[in-house]
Amino acid sequence: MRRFMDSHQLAHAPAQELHNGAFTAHAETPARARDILAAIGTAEPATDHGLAPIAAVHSDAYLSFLQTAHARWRAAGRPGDVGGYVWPVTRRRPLALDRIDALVGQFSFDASTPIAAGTWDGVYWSAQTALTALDAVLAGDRAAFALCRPPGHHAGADYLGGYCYLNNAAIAAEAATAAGRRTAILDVDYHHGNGTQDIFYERGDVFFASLHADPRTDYPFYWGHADERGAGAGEGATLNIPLPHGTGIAAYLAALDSALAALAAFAPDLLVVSFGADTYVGDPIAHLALETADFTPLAARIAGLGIPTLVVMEGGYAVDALGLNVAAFLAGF
Ligand code: Q9C
Ligand code: ZN
Repeated sequence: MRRFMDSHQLAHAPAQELHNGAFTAHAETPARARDILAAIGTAEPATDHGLAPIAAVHSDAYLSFLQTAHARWRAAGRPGDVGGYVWPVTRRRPLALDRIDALVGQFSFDASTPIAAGTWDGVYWSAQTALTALDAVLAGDRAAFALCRPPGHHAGADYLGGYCYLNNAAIAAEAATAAGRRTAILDVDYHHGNGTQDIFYERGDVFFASLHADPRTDYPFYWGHADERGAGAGEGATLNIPLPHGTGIAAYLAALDSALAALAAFAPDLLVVSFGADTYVGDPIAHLALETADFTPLAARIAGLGIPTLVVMEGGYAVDALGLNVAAFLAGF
């Protein structure tokens, strides 16, 4: 399987996140990508597809915020990375806000996703990595791996959060759709892919299925409940399967099988997998119980659908085991 990763992605290196009430070292580090690379050997660099496929998913106002936020932060005399302290609970009318703090709240939903000096460069090339790996699948490869980092599935059309800025999986799925493919997204990160869900929630042309820790107990809390099934033209094209803490491979595969049956009924000819290795038993911020060896049969079940597949990297924070977990997953294809 061809593998892609671009060294520009390492430019994104946020320092801290607000975690359980205190600032701690950020969990989503460049070391994650290095650990995965060390385990899988080599990866090809991304080719530049420009801003258009990104702008097909994210709003212009959000993209211009993301590109300018760090400079505005410095211009306001602030040290460190951009971080918010106020959020518009009453929802986000397109107000003509003109202070960086107001903009951060407008375009984000949590305090664990700082914008550092290299963030735009890193997230741009993370998205380009997904698009480049998609090209391999569009050209006929059975599967390709995009070592996207930072991850993307929590980012919506006009918001960042959950360590995510640009929704790599959604950008690839939208590009695949534009290329005429009937596309489904399967999200097997520990956390619900709220950004991806939001982007396609009212669309019937892209199917979204997610297995994740129950949002009654787990981040991102406000999305991913079993009764969220899509709306309007997208009614029935979203499937959420929340899982309890401690879920191991047997129960995980049973849930996966029901998601795969729903996916197969949609009859896609291209599959985007949002793959998080934070379902691993040793993950420091998560509570499922998959072992390294479990990732191979998990991936083999997905590969068994026989649909050309783009695997997009999402979370996974047990850095020493991360590369092995990713290699085990890719071995299933
Ligand atoms: N106390 C991804 O895996 N913070 N993002 C959780 C728990 C956010 C994870 C804090 C976790 C986001 C792509
Ligand atoms: Zn995750």
